Amino acid sequence: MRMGFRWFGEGNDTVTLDQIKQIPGVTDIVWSLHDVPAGEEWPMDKILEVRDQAAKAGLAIDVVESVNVHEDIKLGLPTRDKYIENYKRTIQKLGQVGVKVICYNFMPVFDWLRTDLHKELEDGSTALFYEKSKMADLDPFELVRRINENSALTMPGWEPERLAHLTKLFEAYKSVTEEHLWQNLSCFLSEIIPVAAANGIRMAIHPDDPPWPLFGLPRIITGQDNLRRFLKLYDSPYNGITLCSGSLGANPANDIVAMIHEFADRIPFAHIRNVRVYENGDFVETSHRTQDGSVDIAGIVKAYHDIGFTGYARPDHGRHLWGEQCRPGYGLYDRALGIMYLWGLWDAYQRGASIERGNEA
Ligand code: DNO
Repeated sequence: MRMGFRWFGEGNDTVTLDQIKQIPGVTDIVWSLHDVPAGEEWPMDKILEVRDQAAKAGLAIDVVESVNVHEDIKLGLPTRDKYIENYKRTIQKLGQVGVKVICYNFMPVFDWLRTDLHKELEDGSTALFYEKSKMADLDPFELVRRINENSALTMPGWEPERLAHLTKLFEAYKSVTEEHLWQNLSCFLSEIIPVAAANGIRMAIHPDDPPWPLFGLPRIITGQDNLRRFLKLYDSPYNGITLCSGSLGANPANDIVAMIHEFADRIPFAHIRNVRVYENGDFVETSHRTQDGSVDIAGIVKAYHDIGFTGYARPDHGRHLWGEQCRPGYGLYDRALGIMYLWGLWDAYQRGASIERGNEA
C-alpha cells in the first residue's frame, strides 16, 4: 500500500507540502489543477509546475484526483466529442509526467453533498454532516451558495463556474434516466480507456457520495452490483475503481470488505474514511478509528492486506480539530491521525501474517 495525501495546490490549501512530507509513510500527493474548468484540456506548463513543487518536497505525483468530466459527456450531448478529445489529450500529458492513476466521477451536476460542513461532535470538533430530513425541502441553489460562502478556497466538485448554469442543467437532465447515464458512461469509457492503457494510466471511478439519487438526478455508482456492472462495461485493468469506504459506507447495506475481495485487481486507489450512520439515515464523518463510526475500518485494512494491495491509498475527509482553520474535510490534523491509524493496522496485519508464515514453516 502506498500512502498519499490530497493537496489542492499552492495558494489553494492551508496545508503545505513541507507539512505533508512530515507525516510518516506519505510518499505521494493526490492532486489536480483545480482552476481548470471541467472539459478543458490541462495546460502542460501548469502540470509541470505541480510536478516540480512536489519533487522539491520529495513527493510523487502518481495520483490525480480528479480530471472532472464535462456535463455534456454525462448528458450524452453531441457536443461531448470535443470534451472527450480534450480529456484524451489531458490523459496523454499526465502519462508523460508519470501519472499512474486518474480518479474521476460520473455524478450528474453535484459531486459529494452534505447539508452541514461544520456539525459539532460530542468532543467539540466539527465535521461534515448529512441530514436526510433537510434534503426534502432544500433548494439546490441555496445549497451551492452555502457551500461556497465561507471559503476563499475552491470546494472540490462545487466550483462556481461548473454550477453557474444550474437551471439549464436540471432541465437537461429531466430526460436522462439511469439507463441513459449507463450508456453515456459506457461511451465515455470506450473512448478513453484505450488512451489511458496506452499511457500506462489506470482510470478509477469514484462512487457517488452519498450513494443514492439526489434532487431527482440519477446516480449509478452506488453499490456492489452496480460496481460489478460498471467493471463489465469495459473489461480491462485500466478501467478501475476508487474504492471510497466513506461514500459507500453511508449506505449500511454496502459490504465494503466483500467489495475489496470481489474487485481486488480493479482497485488502483483506495479512499479510507469512517462515517457514523444513524437509524434515520443521517450520517456524520468521524475519526478514522473503527469504534468511532459505522464502517469497519480495521476489517477494510485487513481486506486490503489480505489481497496483497499494492495500490495507492489516502485518508479521506477528516474532522476539524484543535481550532484548525481549513478547507472543510481537508485539515491537516485529523487526516494525519487517520494515516497513523491506517499504518498501525497495516503493520499489525503485516506482523501477524509473518508470524503465521513462521508458524507454518
Ligand atoms: C470530496 C471528494 C470528491 C471526489 C470526487 C472524485 O471531498 O471526495 O470531490 O474527489 O468525487 O472525482
